[in-house]
Amino acid sequence: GEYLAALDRESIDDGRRITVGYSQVGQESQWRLANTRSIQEAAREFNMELLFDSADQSQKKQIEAIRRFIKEKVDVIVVSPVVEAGWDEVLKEAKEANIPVVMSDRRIEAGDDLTTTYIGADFLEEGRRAMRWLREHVKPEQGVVRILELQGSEGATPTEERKKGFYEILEENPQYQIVYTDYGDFTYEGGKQVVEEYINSHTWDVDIIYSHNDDMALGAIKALEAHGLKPGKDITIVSVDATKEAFQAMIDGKLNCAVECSPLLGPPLMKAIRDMIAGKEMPLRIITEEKVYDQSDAETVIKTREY
Ligand code: GYE
Repeated sequence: GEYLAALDRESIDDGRRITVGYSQVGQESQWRLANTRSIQEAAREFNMELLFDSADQSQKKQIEAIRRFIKEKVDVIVVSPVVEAGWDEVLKEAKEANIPVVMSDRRIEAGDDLTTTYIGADFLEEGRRAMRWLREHVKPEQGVVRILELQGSEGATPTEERKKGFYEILEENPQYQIVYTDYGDFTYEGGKQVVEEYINSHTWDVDIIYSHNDDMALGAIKALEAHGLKPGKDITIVSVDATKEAFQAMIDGKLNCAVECSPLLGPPLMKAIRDMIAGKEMPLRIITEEKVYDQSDAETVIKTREY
């Protein structure tokens, strides 16, 4: 549309490389590291120049990076926003500079007219899938099934939606109840800490841990083992991402289920950028395909797992 009309297409047609400024969340998880590799490799494959910034899960640092990209006059800015709120001002600055903004992995609250397309997973469905798997595999034979939830970072799209989707199915099944929930910021340490704190202040009474990502689940496993509990046996653990580490934990019998969320967003992202610059119509949302894995297929799948 009008917004993209100002793109400097002529000099790109003359063979100049497209410059992309990418503002990444940080390095909080294995998923994120794989996501960064995918983006950097795809930029090379598509012969694009990539200015890459990693922000330690700090919105302030992300905003500074976006302002730098505007100053550098990049062709396109891509943001994977750590939280959903608080982007209006800096995105208006990008718009005034006629630089289109693409959302990658996570989304924002700002009006649609400030961004072009969004590439990422269906986090709501991931949450639903986690609870559906639990409903199938952990039956409420002796009364209520008690769940501890490890949330990601507060205000982030995958946190909000993995929670919402899970609760949707949970509410249809009143024998399953959340007895505790806290933020572990998507990190190993965060997951470990929440579980440690719970163990230290409660008599252990949890049947299930639902973790918004693998790293926190692995941290939780560590904390449980340190207190003589048996993750994967006494406590059923379900997490989201399905990284290699999660498959290994399933093979070891410590993790029960991993709901897939692919970090391999680089190729579809670069393709979308190339199409946008060529003036093609952009879909508003590009969703990646995902599966659910458990201990029954872990041995086979780990062999070909890319991340
Ligand atoms: O699940 C988690 C990472 O935004 C989908 O962020 C991403 C999430 C991913 O830290 O591991």
